[in-house]
Amino acid sequence: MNNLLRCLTLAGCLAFPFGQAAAQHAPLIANIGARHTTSLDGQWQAIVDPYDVGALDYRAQPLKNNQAFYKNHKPQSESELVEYDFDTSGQLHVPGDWNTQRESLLFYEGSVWYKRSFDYTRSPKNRLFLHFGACNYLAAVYLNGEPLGEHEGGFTPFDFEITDRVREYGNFLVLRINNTRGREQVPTVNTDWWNYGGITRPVTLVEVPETFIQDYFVQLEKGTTRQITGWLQLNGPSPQQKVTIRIPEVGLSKTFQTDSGGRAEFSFSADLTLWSPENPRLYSVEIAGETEQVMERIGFRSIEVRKTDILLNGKPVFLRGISLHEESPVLAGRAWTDDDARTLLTWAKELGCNFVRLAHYPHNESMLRMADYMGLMVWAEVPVYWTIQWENPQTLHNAENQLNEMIARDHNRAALIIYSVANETPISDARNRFLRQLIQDAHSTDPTRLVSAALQSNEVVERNRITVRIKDPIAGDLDVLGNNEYVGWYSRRPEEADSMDWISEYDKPLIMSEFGGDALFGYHGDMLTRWTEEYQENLYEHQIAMLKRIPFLSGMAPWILKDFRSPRRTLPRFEGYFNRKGLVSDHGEKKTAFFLLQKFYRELQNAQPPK
Ligand code: GCB
Repeated sequence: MNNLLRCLTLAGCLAFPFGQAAAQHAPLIANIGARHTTSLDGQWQAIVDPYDVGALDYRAQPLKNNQAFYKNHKPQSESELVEYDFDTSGQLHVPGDWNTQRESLLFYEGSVWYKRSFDYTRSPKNRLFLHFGACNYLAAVYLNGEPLGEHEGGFTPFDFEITDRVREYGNFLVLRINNTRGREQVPTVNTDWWNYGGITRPVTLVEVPETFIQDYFVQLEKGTTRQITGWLQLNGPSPQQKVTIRIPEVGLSKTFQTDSGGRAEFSFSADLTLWSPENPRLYSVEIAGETEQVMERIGFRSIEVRKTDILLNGKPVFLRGISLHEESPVLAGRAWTDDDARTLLTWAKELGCNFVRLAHYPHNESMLRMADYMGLMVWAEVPVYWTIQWENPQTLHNAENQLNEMIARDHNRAALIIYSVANETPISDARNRFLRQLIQDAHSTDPTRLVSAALQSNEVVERNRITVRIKDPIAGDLDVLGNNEYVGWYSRRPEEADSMDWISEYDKPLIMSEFGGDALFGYHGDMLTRWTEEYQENLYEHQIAMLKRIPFLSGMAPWILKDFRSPRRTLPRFEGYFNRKGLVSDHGEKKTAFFLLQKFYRELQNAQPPK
């Protein structure tokens, strides 16, 4: 690793001189949609800075004078040398990846500085927070020429309190976003998706009372369908309050007292219509403290495993899924709008899904809320992908932090049933320790949901049959096993799936979390010709026949809903920097395999019982 890269990525580095990122944020404010907010989205001034001259001098020492871009300094005289100017450097839209906004930035990895100004009149008794939906990958944030802090990780939200720093007029907010890949990062240098950089999710000012409802967990207790058990956390100088939880549609109202730490834990019975994909019932839940009241639409359902079954609301369910990346349906850039979420999830519904695997990192909040509303169960994942630095404690800390931020944002979404802590990670003692820590974190932070990981199976060939064994040292720690396999694409011919028998060492449900093959939409030929729709369709046919024979299979999420950009996919005619395993092309056209899978999912849907 060169020094600049090390400098950019290690805590305590020169360019981000504020120490450990996580310690600086305000605790995450849940459900900001229910607060008094002001959007800072729109066109921001942007300076592309591949050599980090806005942060470091020519000896790679941190700039502290007016040459530092976050000072937004203007020459005070004709003779003063100032070598940057936000006002004439062009603009980028926020939210949005920079790669698809300017042709010259498609492959760019490095720093971009963003700036926007705002005025703000805060009610004197209130507090003000700056909320970022996500910035990929490192973000250093400055307000009015002073550092606020930094954040590492490209897919989770973070806040800073700016109550004492905001002015009524002429605030200027500057961010340096750096998406340089690093070995010690999460994800690491090697992935199969586009490294979209930028302020990729909304930026919002959130004004709350001095003591406000920071977060709450209102969910059915594990193993029950009638008992709500949870907690609530206030933040501010009046932590001891009476708080009431109301669900007016069923006439429910319960009052509790928070303790000196602002926390209340509660448990009460409730007779509610349960959320399910067939009936995604959401209730308006009001949470009222003495100083603030928030409302959120929340669904209630139970999710458990019993031997090899997954039980939704106490009944076995087969997860008819599809995997997807967070890419806009037809523009092939980062997705972030409600419309993007609606289009992607409508395709999944049309396919006959009741489940989506949101790979390989936490998707934006709209996806989760839309899944709640539309009735799709969700597998949510952290980007612990392939070969992370298992021995590095900072890498573990970073992964834990990303997992915690994902859980904090989404823990009231009924749709969310599975947390996945990893994808295709090579077995070793260090990896097992690392993943066990994440599994334990997920279980202890949210005991109501299932924890999984996408593992890889091993083949044993005996006579003319192939036995595929699910065996992994962390399998015992997981609630549900995920497995990725590419029979018919990276290994073997599609029809060899017919002679495969699957065995598992564990009495646990299995989700085939990936399988698939590439096809270029509109390219036709015989089923043995790579890249044709016929090849992909044939592969799906043999896969489905094989999956039907796996007794402990409880779900599947083939790879993938839509073609997506990937720098690994260089073959000009067929790939052109796209992974073509989509059932839908990057222009929204459905390939023939889409309809084959749809037919199978319809059969499953009509079969009784559901599994
Ligand atoms: C995998 C990975 C996924 C890739 C896919 C592929 O196993 O989990 O991220 O995109 O294979 O297409 O090779």
